[in-house]
Parts: sequence; C-alpha cells; structure tokens
Amino acid sequence: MTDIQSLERDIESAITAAADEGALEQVRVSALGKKGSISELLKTLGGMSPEERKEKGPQFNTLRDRISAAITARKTELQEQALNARLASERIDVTLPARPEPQGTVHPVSQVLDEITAIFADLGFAVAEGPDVEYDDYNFTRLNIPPDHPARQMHDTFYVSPQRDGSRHVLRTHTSPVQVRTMLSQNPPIRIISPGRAYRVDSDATHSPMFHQFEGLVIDEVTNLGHLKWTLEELCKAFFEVEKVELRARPSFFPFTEPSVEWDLRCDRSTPGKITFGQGNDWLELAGSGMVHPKVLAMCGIDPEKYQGYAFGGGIDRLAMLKYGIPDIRSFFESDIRWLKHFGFAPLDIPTLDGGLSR
Ligand code: FA5
Repeated sequence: MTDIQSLERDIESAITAAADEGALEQVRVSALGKKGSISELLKTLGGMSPEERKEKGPQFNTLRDRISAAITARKTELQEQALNARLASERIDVTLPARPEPQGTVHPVSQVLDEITAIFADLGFAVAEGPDVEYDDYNFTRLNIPPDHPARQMHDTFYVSPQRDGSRHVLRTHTSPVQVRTMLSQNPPIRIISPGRAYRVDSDATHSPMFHQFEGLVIDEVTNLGHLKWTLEELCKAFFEVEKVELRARPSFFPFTEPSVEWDLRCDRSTPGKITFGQGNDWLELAGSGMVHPKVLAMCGIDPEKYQGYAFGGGIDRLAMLKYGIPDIRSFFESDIRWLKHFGFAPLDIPTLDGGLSR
C-alpha cells in the first residue's frame, strides 16, 4: 500500500468515526486546512521535478477531491441524523385524547349574581358590600324600623346572642343595610347595587332560610319614580334577554321607602313548563322598591332637603329559578353533584352584555 493510499484510508476512517459536525470539522481541518496533511502534500509538488510533478500532481489532486467529497457526504449524513433525532424528540401524538373538560361548574345563583352585576355595571352602578352578621341598628333602626315597630315581624329574624353592652347583632334579613353603610360612608351622588346573602326563619319550595338578594340605591338631587321604573325595565330586558318588557306598579309598604312600590313583570305562562316575557296575561312579582324615606336619609347623614333617591330589592334565587326553570329553591343548597352538573355553568364563560349573559 502506498503512502497516499494509507493516508486516504486513515482520513476516511476518521471521517466515518466523526460522530457530529464538530468532530467532522476537525477532520476536515487536519486534512484540508492550511496545515492539513493533504495541503502539506500538495505543497511538496513545488520541489519536484517536472516529470515527478506530472505523475504525483493528479494523484494528490484526486486524493484532495475524494476526501473533500467524502467530508461533504458525511456532513449531509450527520445533518440528517441530527434532524431525525430532533423530530423524534419533538414528536406529538395527535391521536392522544384532548385535555379533559373542567369538572366543576358555576352555581346558578353565582351565575345570576354575575349577570345582574354585569347589567348594573353597564348602567353605571358600582358594587357595594356589607357583612352577613349585621348591627340591629343598620338592619332595622336606621331603616326606619325602630325597636318594637310591628314591621320587624315582617322579617323572621335570626338573632345573634347579645353583646356585653347589650347591643344585638342579627343575620341580616335583607341587603338593605348596605344602603345604610353606603350612605354613612359616601357623599351623593350614589349609585350602587349590593348583591349578597340574606337570612330569614323560613323554608318551603320558594323560601329558604339563607337566600340571595340584590339591592339597588340611587341618591342624587333629582331622582324620581320614572328613573326607578326605567332602571328596572333595563334590568329585565337585559336579564331575560328580550327586546320588550312591561312592568306593572302596585302600591306597597316598606318602612324605609315612601312611596313604596312593588313591580310585576308581564309574562305568559299558558304553556306548561314555559314562560315568555313581554307578552301574555300573567304577572310575575319582580322587586320591592320606593323613594328612600326622608327619615332614612337623615338617619344616614344625608340632607333630605337637598337629596332624594330611590331603592329597590329583589330575590336572586327567585330570578335564577325563573330564568333557568328550577322549580324548588331548596335544590340550590343540597349540593347534589348531578344537579350542579345539569344546572351549572361553564366556569370560563364570564357573563357580559357584549359576549352574552347566559351562553
Ligand atoms: C325586602 O327585603 C326589601 N328590603 C326590598 C326593598 C329594598 C324594598 C329597597 C324597597 C327598597 P322583601 O321582604 O319583599 O323586601 O324581599 C325581597 C325579595 O327577596 C322577595 O321578593 C323574594 O324574591 C326574596 N325573598 C324574601 N324572602 C325570601 C326567602 N326566604 N327565600 C328566598 N327569597 C326570598
């Protein structure tokens, strides 16, 4: 074997042994680089006689070309191997099952609470909150229901044991004490809603000892019953997702409003199991309301000579029952997983007026 053949064999084995492009580059430099073995060989041609150069020149050039071609071929092979390895490591099995659906659902009461909040937010109302365990004073007295007033009997109250100073707390019987808290802490103009829990000693298919109400309060220099009616109409249109509604006013009595009005909503219940709003000969109780009593304004630090306002309050559970066809209020609180799956809402579908309230 000639020197050239043995050099070629050595370089070829180095090319085959190169495991990656870095190693192959080193082989290339050691053979074809400035000081590489083949380059050094080619330099010897200058010192040869013309006959010898004629014989060796083509041999050296062929050697260089063959090694160069072998390096290129190995490089392509290594690149393919690297690509295949990467594709294998990044492979996605498109036949795998999709991510499972979320298990939990949003309770219909929470859904309706969010829907009502979205509707009133659009009308420019802020959300105000108060505690479930409330001062007797805020739940009753400052709402013009003094101790021993017969109106206290209208609310079947859960009382909390008396404090050391003799004062009593109650589980709030309605969300109206949030009106008191808001008027005591803010200056008019006031425009709030206050959705939340309320408690009464009461239980049947339409009454629950713990239930949910929404309260609305608007205080300004010029407010009237027309504004109140318009506000409730807007609520009904958006909530029941209908173009037209008709409200009927009935005189009523609440100690904290004067005059007091209860509102009924025209509906059609002639088809069993179905209810349509804005038409028909039936009426559905919607909310209690009225113009805030001047005595309440005064007891909450607002000048009744300068300001007036309206307030309203309705049942969230009752609205949820109506809208989503739930016959018994008690089922809301039984935590039956099958019921929750059936009546619950997708957790990521937040109700908005633009995106839809109850998709
Ligand atoms: C009130 O509670 C007044 N605070 C509403 C109000 C606010 C009037 C502001 C004027 C101005 P009422 O007792 O009617 O009113 O209750 C309002 C609604 O709460 C009822 O129409 C009903 O939908 C709901 N509700 C009352 N008790 C229960 C109960 N035990 N279970 C479920 N919902 C109830």
